[in-house]
Amino acid sequence: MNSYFEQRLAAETQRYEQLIARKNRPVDGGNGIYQRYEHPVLTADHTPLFWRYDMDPESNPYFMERLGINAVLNSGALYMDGKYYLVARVEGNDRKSFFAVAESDSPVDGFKFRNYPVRLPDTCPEETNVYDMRLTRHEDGWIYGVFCSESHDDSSGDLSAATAQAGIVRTKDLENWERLPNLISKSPQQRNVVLHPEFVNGKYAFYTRPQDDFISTGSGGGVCIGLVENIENPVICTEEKVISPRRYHTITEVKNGAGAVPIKTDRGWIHIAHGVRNTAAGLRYVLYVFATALDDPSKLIAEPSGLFMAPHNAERVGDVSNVVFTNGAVVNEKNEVYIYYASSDTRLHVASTTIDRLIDFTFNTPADPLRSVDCVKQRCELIEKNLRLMKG
Ligand code: M1P
Repeated sequence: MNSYFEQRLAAETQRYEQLIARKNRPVDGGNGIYQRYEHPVLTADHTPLFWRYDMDPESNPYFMERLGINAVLNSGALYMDGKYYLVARVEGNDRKSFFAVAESDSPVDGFKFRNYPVRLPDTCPEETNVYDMRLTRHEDGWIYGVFCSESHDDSSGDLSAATAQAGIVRTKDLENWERLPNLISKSPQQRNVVLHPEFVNGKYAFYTRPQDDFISTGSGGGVCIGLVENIENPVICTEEKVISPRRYHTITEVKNGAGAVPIKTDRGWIHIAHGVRNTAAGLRYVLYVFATALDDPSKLIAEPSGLFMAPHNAERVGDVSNVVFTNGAVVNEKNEVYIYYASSDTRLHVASTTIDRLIDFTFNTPADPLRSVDCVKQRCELIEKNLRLMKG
């Protein structure tokens, strides 16, 4: 073995091992709603060296990365039998994404990828790219993964024209995956589709996001819910009812989309979704929260004003800057909630809160009054109350 190869291999191995062993601490301060953490939980550097390097000194004397990884981001999440599982979107230097399972005994650090990425059954020859899996532990006993399946739109003369559909897989062990047909709805395109964990009126319930084309939601009114009779022939058989509408001059004006699988609480289903607005600097993605009724998940019962989380500091910069995005959150037996969110389509972070705090934020934060003049009234009421309290 040449000594240059040996040195590089040893140095990169040490760097990788230190990264996996690195402890994560909550960042001081914060807003009282949730706690951010010092380090991302997964990055491109967390992928095993043997995914990226040819480890044979004969064929790779310079110990070069042959199949580099560009980013690790939007991850489905599951807490099962005391372990935290992430099914991350891993993007190669070739721009294609794939899924890979990382697991840890801790919710905030120590995540390590399994030896192989998820090898999805190849049932859609036209599918070019897959990403953003939501993991639902359904009451039918399966763990479902619902993800975006992207293909070239051959009906257009535009090389960049694409179609997004909701792909569906299921598993019992996050190792062996069965592919089901893609979801069929009235919308020509679907992205950010999430499966509800319980039956609704005896049917599977999907949160959808109808959209007119690949990027723009156009006439799509927001996050919807629609029911499916048979998961093995997943056709939405009801109207796709809007449950979280887009609204003018709010954080959801351009588009929104379901995020993590909704969290069941005594007060209702709490959804952590994303909202998108346009700016002179491009689209800005933030997280927001809403709740639906336990006895009718299609009924919106709370929507605290504005954003829940926006990109902060270093999170603001990446491949697609000014983005925070979530498609996974877990609750453990202590009612701690861990929200896995990616920043700027580049790396994956965690924020922690509790069910009590999430309920308090969701149900006791006033709604957006939608006009500046009413927002000032709302703020003045808070100021008046506080000044009275401060006087004594
Ligand atoms: O680039 C930001 C996000 O864009 C998409 O979300 P949406 O469909 O709402 O525009 C997703 O592709 C997501 O992966 C990405 O993080």
